Amino acid sequence: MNTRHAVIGLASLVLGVSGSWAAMGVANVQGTAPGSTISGTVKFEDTAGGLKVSAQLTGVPAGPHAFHIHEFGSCDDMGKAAGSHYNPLKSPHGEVLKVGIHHAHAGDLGNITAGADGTAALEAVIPGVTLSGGKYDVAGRAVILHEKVDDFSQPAGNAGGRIGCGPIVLVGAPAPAAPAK
Ligand SMILES: [Cu+2]
Ligand SMILES: [Zn+2]
Repeated sequence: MNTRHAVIGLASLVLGVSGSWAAMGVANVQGTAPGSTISGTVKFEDTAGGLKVSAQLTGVPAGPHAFHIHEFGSCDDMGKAAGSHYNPLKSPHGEVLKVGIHHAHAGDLGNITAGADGTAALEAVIPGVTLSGGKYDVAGRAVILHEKVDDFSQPAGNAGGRIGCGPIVLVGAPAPAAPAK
């Protein structure tokens, strides 16, 4: 009886969750230069407070690097095909996490800092931005890691070349865990 109820409960929980699962977004970041050691993953998730961005990178030269969402989902031509910073409201370049999308480009995440071991992580929430289906969404755009620090000067933070890039793609419900090997 208890077991059966537990099974039914689990089934309805799974159905309920799968029916309402918001999509996730993922960008697989790769170095733009041949032989680059840069790689990593950036996850995107809609939350009540805005778009949650969680980045984990490796192989990054130590120090701070500008980190932005650019407007197009292509990494061709050393990342130049990703276009400019995502900026739906024609705002100046800035620090969106501090001043919001009306006062900074929606894609202006600022800097991500790599340690001596080349790992870099960032977690942030961009208010007013969504993954997909909203007015200001990022699916189909790209994450860009720059050569230099974002100094927040106009028009784009003086951040130099594009050393890492990853198109933001939608993924469905989280895949089941891989079988143990
Ligand atoms: Cu950029
Ligand atoms: Zn910008």
